[in-house]
Amino acid sequence: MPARFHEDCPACPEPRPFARAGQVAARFACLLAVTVAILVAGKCGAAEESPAQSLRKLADGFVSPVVVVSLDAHRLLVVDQIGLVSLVAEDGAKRPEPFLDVQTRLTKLNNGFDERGLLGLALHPRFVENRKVYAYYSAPLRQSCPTNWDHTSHLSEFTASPDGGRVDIASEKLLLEIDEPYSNHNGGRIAFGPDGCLYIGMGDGGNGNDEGHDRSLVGNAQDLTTHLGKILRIDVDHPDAGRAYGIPKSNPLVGRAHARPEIFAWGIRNPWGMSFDQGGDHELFAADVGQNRYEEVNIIRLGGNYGWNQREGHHPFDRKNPGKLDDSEVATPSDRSGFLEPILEYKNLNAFPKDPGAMGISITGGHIYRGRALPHLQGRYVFGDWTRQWVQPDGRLLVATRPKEAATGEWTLDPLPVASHPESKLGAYVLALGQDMDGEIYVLTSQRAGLLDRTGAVWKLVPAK
Ligand SMILES: [Ca+2]
Repeated sequence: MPARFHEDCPACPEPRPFARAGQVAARFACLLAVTVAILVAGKCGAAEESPAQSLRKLADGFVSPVVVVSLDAHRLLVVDQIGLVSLVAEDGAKRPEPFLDVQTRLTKLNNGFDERGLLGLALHPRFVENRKVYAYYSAPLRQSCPTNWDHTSHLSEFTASPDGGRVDIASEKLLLEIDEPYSNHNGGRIAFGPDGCLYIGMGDGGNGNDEGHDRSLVGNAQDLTTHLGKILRIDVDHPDAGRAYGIPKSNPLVGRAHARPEIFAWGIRNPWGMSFDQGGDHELFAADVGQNRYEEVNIIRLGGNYGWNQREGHHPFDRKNPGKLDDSEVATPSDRSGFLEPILEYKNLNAFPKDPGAMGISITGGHIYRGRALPHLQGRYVFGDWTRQWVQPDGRLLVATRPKEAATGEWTLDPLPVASHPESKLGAYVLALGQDMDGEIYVLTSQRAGLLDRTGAVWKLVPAK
């Protein structure tokens, strides 16, 4: 065939002129190719069940949407990583004035790619009465910190206006400051538990292998003297003397020397996606982003050690040889004593580029579906992966199902196709998932890996038409 691309041909990526000598043959071949393609597509389409769910775009114009929570029964709060919280009505209308603006409080962000910013937001369980709002963001490095560290994470309490629709930044009360050696692995997801306490997901401080942080030889996630690499739990309603918050008495390290009393669980790398089940046993789910080979989801239990940096998924992790691809090395029971296993893992495409079980390169945690619109998803964990390749937006949605027989076994993992996006290709980075007070789920995406442009969108997971 003289020309690779064929004018006016719907099967070709872009129109190009025909080479004169092969024009007729090329047109015929092109027509034949399109006919075959239609026949094959028709046959495949008939064999495949069309997805029961779809994505409906609710709102757009964000840079990097990372949190959705309900303000009330009819309005959502959408957090943009650049430091803004927007109020979005159930019809998608975005109020021009932000609910909260912390842009002036943030450390300077990079446009190209940045894991810092406004990363977490939660309303107090009695928000209607007390109007308390909690936010986690990356502030400039505080002066007491080594100058070669990167920034200081802030957990702050704010108070909304009497009508609950606006937050004055001057109401800020700083609860917790945590210094970060590197710009990445900040966690920052926060959520109130059924016990009324606030849970905070903390990354390991960044860089590779959880090492090189100046002070920790074992890695931050296994070092109980630092908040990094942990799930923390605090009581915002009953502050202790000398603290802006209280330490729940049942926190596992209370009273232990050389340990932070805020720690609830440890051995975490970068918990990107942390949520309580709105039903069932109200378990706490945390996705943990892997380094080289395995992405994982954990159910977080009091005093649990989730393995990092000794383990990645169900496998031993060797910081001297982090990319080792021996897939036969699943730990024996004696290896893993003392570590809690994830409820599921999947392979990272960077390490296993041809493996059909490799779902992407960075897990995006989600929620247990507790809505009414999609009964087949009831009680299942809906989440995603950021993208299948760094340079192109190619994120996917996934769903995990609890094992029937054993409460502690491995959950099964499946792609979650959506009718709105053929072949499950969202054509976007899946930044986060969110859930409203009705248990319905939202997917937050962007077309850019970094904090450039306003390509961020919020989609609602809805029944397919
Ligand atoms: Ca783990």
